[in-house]
Amino acid sequence: MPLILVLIAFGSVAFHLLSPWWWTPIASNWGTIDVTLIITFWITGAVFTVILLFMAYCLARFRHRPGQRAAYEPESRRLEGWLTAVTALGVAAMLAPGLAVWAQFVRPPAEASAVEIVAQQWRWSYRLPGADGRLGAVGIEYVSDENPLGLDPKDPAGRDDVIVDGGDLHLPLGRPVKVLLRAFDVVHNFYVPEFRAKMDAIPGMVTSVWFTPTRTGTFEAICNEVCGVNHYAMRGRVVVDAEPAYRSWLDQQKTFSTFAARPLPAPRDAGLRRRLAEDR
Ligand SMILES: [Cu+2]
Repeated sequence: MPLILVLIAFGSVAFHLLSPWWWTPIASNWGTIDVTLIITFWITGAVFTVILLFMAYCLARFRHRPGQRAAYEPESRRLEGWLTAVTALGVAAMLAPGLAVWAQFVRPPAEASAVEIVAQQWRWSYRLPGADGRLGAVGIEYVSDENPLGLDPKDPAGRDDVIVDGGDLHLPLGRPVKVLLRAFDVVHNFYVPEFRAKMDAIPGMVTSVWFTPTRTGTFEAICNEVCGVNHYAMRGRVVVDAEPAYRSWLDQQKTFSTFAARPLPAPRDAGLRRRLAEDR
């Protein structure tokens, strides 16, 4: 039994160090989130190893021998004091870095530009402010095939808003973005693993998350909250462009005032397409 415990301890550490299922290479400013996770791994890993090795030692050292009796000592103030202090220290060391990062996480920089992401079963749509730099007002009562994101037609600030419905979201490299999230039906969660930042999209409220993309590339956005039968297929793409490429993409997009009625994009998943057809 001691040998098995030692093998579990070292095997777990070796698996962790050699695992091919490590994080995706980071593509945002949130390196501090990785640091907090690594601190947690070190502390929990050390405690896990020490406890297993201590158990293995006790099993070997104090194993049954004829004529030997255990000493009964249920209370030890000194030991309790030590355990309480060390545990408190370990828990504080795991929580404190997270609090510091969270303080940054909930305070987007003033220069962050707004991008709206709308989640619904089972796809993502996006809205960017137009030349006025402001997103127009929205209301669920305005949602229709011609107005899929429910912009208020009477709000002039919304007329130049860029609507991306069915395409990829592009973001400029190195500029902070504040993502505003809405959901039309159930709770979803916008998650790009490389950005190390995610947030729930909740019907009836606007949630937000911010990050600065730090390298160009195409990243998969996945829904990270179980949201129905096609949750697994609720994927989008975020393309981080250098400034010129971003500008030319933005110039090709439709604004709310030029957004014409057109058929809704078909779900990517063949099984869902069939089920929807059967429902009709
Ligand atoms: Cu979802």
